[in-house]
Amino acid sequence: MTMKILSCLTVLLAAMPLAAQPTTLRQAAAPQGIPIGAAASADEYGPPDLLLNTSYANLLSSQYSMLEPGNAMKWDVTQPTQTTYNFGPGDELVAFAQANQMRVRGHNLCWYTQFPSWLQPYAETATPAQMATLLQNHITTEVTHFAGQVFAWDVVNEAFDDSSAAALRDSIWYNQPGIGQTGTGYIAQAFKWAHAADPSALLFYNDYNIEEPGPKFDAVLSMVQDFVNNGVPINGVGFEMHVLNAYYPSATQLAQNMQALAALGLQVHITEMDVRLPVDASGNASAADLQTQAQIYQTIMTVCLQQPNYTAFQVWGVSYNDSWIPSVFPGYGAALPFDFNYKPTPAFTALMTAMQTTTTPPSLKVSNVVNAASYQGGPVAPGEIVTVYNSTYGPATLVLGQPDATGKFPTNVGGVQVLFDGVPAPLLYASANSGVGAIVPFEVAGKQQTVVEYQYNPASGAAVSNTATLPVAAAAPAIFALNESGSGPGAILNLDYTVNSASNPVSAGGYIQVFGTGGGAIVGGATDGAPASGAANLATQPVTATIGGVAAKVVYAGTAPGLVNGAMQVDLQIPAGLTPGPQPVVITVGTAVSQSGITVAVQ
Ligand code: 9MR
Repeated sequence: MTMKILSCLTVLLAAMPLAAQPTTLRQAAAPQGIPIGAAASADEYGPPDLLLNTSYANLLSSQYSMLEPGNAMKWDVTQPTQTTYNFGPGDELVAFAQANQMRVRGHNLCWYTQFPSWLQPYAETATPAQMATLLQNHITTEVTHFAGQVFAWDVVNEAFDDSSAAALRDSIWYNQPGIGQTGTGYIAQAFKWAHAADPSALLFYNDYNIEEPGPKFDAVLSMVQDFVNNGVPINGVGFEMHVLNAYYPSATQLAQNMQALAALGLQVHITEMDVRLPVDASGNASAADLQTQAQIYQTIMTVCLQQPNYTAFQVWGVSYNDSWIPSVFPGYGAALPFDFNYKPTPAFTALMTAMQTTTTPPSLKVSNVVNAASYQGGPVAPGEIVTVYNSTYGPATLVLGQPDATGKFPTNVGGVQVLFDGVPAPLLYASANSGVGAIVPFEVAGKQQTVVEYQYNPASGAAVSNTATLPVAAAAPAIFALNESGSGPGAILNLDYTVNSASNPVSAGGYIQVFGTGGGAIVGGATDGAPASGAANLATQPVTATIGGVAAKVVYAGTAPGLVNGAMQVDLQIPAGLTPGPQPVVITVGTAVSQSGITVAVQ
């Protein structure tokens, strides 16, 4: 049966097609394994809706692979009264992102400012217990609403002040009246509530002026160290990076801070970069200042790309037109890589250069490990088939893993081994250029993190071994695309085992088999690297699916009999009433959702 897809699985997985010469930021960022994003707006404070401005929308979707609502997910927008929520603008931004295969960073759940008008007066008479309930409800409601859509949250924002003591800021959540916790306890509590609402989302603490050593960074570091030691679910720290030509961290300082967090197994996202410049009455900067600014962008991006725990980059605004700088720092502006005409500035060229010329130093980076079906990074799940990029260390030509007589894949291919907490992963193939196809051992189930070790012992020459710490989730589903690109027509069979396609569509009421990975643990267990002997359900429940946005009946979700354990098969029934043509297929396992952009041809 199914030869076209199934016997070719290793080939299907074997190589991420690398774009020719990249011309956009998102194309240049893709081979580096990082999403590159911009803060974005819809109409959260009323018309006009920026997403309806085609210059804005086209620039956002063509240049960026990620967006973060600059305001639409903050309290003042999302909870306009104590009993009502408004997720409309956030939903609009999420829909835009999904339609353009972009990821969404959520910002933010707990901050000392930007409140709806009722909140401050409420806090003035509320008890800590009432404040705790309020914050818990807000976090739970918002994170649940965006579960599976927001891949990473700024859970708590800017909690430390700028004094030399770097004290916790006064806030209604901390001490006025606070939620009844001392010190950083309220922050830890916020992370726990967010994690409970979406265990798949990556959780970040976000702040400014922590890009270089100093008391504020020390305060953040000691807090997150305490969180890691005590099992508070935190995955990383956001460095805002609002800098100016006269003040920015040196390469050494930035690297030092990122390494201090890497030592704790934490990621770093650059979350809000802009470099503000003195501007004339029309908002334009001098050519000389633009060149200096470009150098700063290039340095920051280059340093970050060399750090193993760097997993996302973002600027704070799409173009000069929507930057926050001129209104807050009169006389300053021109802070972003695109100008008033949505045209690239020297900073754009500098970012492109950094992404195209920075080579991977001898280390495994968190961003090097991506889902083999979606090419997206994030938490790894038990049995997930991942691609590990490590361009220097591997066989020069592709070596396929040869299954043994029982069909089990080896754990050493071409001298490469990938270990998860010391357990060797079955390998499908290995190549210095196209990466290594590895299957996350089922042994990671139930863990919060896993230390991944990449070893290369060539027959001759020096062995190398590097580690990176990755978050673990119960599931991280993604659907294979037929053309290996991570989006477009899915690896989907119709009921007669022929490949679904525009010329071979499925009708309403018909059945399809969708192939992916990242479904997580299997009921009854599964042997690493062995072929699935029969149908066995995913252990993470529930499994749901939509086709064309309409709920589709899940007939089966589990192993793909005959394929290696870790491949996921989901059988769906096509709902009635869909428009003929390609319709998006989305599978949710627990709270984790497959990537956007995979389609099935419907008749
Ligand atoms: O860009 C945001 C701007 O539109 C708002 O008016 C402002 C209000 O506080 O918040 C801006 O975004 C901030 C972000 O949420 C946190 N870091 C600093 C950003 C710039 O102020």
